[in-house]
Amino acid sequence: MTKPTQDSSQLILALSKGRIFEDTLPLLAAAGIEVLENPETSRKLILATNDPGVRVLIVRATDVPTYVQYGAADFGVAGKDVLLEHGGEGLYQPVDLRIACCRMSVAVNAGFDYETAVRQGARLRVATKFVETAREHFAKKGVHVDLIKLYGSMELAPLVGLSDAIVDVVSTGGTLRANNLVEVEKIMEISSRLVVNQAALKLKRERLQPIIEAFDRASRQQG
Ligand code: PRT
Ligand code: MG
Repeated sequence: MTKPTQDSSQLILALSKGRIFEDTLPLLAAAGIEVLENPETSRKLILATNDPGVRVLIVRATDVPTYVQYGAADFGVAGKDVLLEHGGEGLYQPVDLRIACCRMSVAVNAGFDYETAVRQGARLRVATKFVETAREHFAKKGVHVDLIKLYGSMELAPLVGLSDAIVDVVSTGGTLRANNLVEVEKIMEISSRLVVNQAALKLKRERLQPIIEAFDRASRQQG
C-alpha cells in the first residue's frame, strides 16, 4: 500500500498550487532545489527542478496526503486541517513547517447569538469541509450538531440559511467580515506539515534526510 515511487534515485514531492507552493519555495531553496516552472502559468502537472532527481507533482491540497500515503509521491506538504481530515495513515510527519498559518474557527451570522444557543442546548446546523474536526470539537463541548458537508465557499451557508454556523479556516478574517459573519470560537491553530511516505523514508533515506533537515532548519529560521 505504501510503496514509494519506483526509482530509488528519484524523489517526487507533492504540493498544491497557491499559498503552499509559494511558501514551500524558500524551504526548497534552502535544500538547494529550485522549481523550474510556475504552476500558475504552466499547465503541466509534473514540474522539473534544477535537480534531475527531484520532481514536483501539483495536486489539490486535500489530495496531497493520499498521493504520499500510497507512495505516488515520496513526500509532500499539507495543512494540519487537511491531515486531520485524512487521518494521517501511512504518513510520517517529521516537521511542522510553520507555513500557510491560519486558524480553524466557528463563525456565525453577525446577528446570531451563538453563546445562548449553545447554553440552551439548541441543535445547531453546521456547514463545513472539515467534518471530522467539527464533529470532534462539538462532541467535546457536548453540543448537538447536524453537520452539512461542503467542498468550498462555506461562508455562503449561513447567509442563505443552509446552516446556523460554519467551521472553516480563517487567516485575515477579511472573508468573514465581507460576508457579515463573526468568529465566535477558535478551535485550533493551523500550519502546514512535511509529510513523508513511510517506506520511502527507509528506502530513500539518503536522499530524503538532507532535504528534511534543510526544511527543518529553514522553517525554524523563518518561524
Ligand atoms: O482552494 P482549494 O479548494 O483548491 O483547496 P484548499 O482551499 O484546501 O487549498 P488552499 O491552497 O486554498 O489552502 C491550502 C492550505 O492553506 C489549507 O489547507 C490551510 O492549511 C492553509 N490556509 C492558510 C488557508 C488559509 N490560510 C485561508 N485563508 N486555507 C484556506 N484559506 C481560505 C479561508 O477559508 C477563506 O475562505 O481563504 C479564504 C480567505 O481567508 P481570510 O480569512 O484571509 O479572508
Ligand atoms: Mg482555497
